[in-house]
Order: sequence, then structure tokens, then C-alpha cells
Amino acid sequence: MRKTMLAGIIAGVCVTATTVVAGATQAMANPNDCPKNYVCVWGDSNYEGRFVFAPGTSREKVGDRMNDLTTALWNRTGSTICFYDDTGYGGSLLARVGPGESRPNVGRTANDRISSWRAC
Ligand SMILES: [Ca+2]
Repeated sequence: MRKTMLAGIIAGVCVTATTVVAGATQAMANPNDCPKNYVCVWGDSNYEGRFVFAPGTSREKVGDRMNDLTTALWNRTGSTICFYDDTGYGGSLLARVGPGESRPNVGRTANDRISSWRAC
């Protein structure tokens, strides 16, 4: 009798935990999180983790918080945006993303390297 009750409690806890995680994931992936005319970058794939949402089409320095940490990105501007390895649009061109396009994962070559971007 006791064993049965305990199993029931554990099952209940598991169901609750799963529901919470699924809800959080859905909220993080909401395209409305990145405002129109912004370039948005996230630290984890599928638009999760730390992020920076920057208005306009250029950012000379992504800043310490996101430098060399971008994995996912969303270009909600009307321009094609080029993402660079160094600040000041220097170093390798890591990604070229068309207007409105997004990348749930920038790929191994560009991952955790982006330091700046501008229209190109
Ligand atoms: Ca870099």
C-alpha cells in the first residue's frame, strides 16, 4: 500500500516538471521575442539562452555579454546582414543572412565567434 502511494507521488512530480519545461521552451522560441527592425542573437541553438536584441542593421561590437557566444540569430531588418568574427566588421565573414531570415544554429564554423555585424 505504501509503495503504491509513493509511486503515484513520483509520477505526479514528473508530469509537472515536463509540462513546465515544454512551456518554457515554447516561450523562448516565440518569433515575437525579436522585435521588427532588430537583429537578435542568442547564446544557445533554437533561440535560447542569453541574448542581445539590437535595433538597426549594424553593431560594431556585440559587447562582452555576447562576444564569441552567438549560436542562433534572427535578422528582422529589411537588409541582408553580414556577421563578422572581429569587432568593427573585421576578420572572417561568418554568416550572411537575408532580410527576415533566421538561423536556429549558425553551424560549427560560425558558432561562438560572432563579434559584430552590419548590412552588406
Ligand atoms: Ca569573434
